[in-house]
Amino acid sequence: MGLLEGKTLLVTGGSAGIGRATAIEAARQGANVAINYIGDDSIAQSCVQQIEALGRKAIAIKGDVAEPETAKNFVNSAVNALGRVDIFVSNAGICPFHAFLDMPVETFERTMRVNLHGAYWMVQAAANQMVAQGDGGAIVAVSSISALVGGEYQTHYTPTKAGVHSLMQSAAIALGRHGIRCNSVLPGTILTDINKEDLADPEKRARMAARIPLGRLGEPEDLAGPIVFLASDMARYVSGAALLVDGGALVNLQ
Ligand code: NAD
Ligand code: RM4
Repeated sequence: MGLLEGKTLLVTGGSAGIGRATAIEAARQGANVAINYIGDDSIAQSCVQQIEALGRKAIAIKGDVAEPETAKNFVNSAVNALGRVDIFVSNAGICPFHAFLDMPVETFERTMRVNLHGAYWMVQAAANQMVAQGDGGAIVAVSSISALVGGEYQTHYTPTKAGVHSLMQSAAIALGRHGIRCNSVLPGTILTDINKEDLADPEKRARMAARIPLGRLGEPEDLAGPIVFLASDMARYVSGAALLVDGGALVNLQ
């Protein structure tokens, strides 16, 4: 029996990268899945088909997480299609790498709105549905190693990831009485579209890889297991926690 047998999982930014790997692994572990996505419809539909091929139900709902109304629409559409929400994974995010001294206002504000405001309204909408259902739930937010360490070209991004980590801590307190657990994962450097350009610089890529004790950069699938674990009843007494998933990079200082 899978770890998420009979559960319904919703994930934002679920058509690619870490979100997609999570959606597929959740289905493999027995969950029905709703993904929120932005951009290419056919990529989202290919994720739905992959989940259906595993014998689970799936739906893809388009929407920009930066708009607060997207959150209610995503949760309502998922409930209409799949019946309920047991697990919510707040994953959608952007990182338009840029220097600090000339950061454009629109780059800063878009990053805040997608990564932090988006997570806030999505988590709130999912939590309201879980409270209405009355039998608890699990929320996992994709924060980052960048919640704990800086990045020269991430001065707009690292505060959003620290914010998402902090949101899970406060939500764990606000929602504990409803049996809803809230945790975050903190990925290290994972090879996805978000950092394709940044890591196209072979010198930077080699430097990043060299400081990882496990000897390689991460893959989206490296996050799927930890997220499924935190979402599952195996983690039933884990709330307000943050799980670093970085191949050991953060501790490799001396
Ligand atoms: P990715 O670019 O492959 O995935 C991000 C997803 O979010 C995409 O599917 C994208 O379409 C979606 N998205 C972006 N803006 C959106 C919006 N406004 N509304 C809805 N969806 C939107 O990159 P990824 O690495 O899989 O990123 C997933 C999460 O992981 C992000 O929150 C990112 O900050 C976090 N993260 C990534 C890394 C890494 O090294 N890749 C490390 C730490 C944290
Ligand atoms: C992560 C981390 C990675 C970076 C991505 C975009 O939080 O900082 O190194 O590649 O963001």
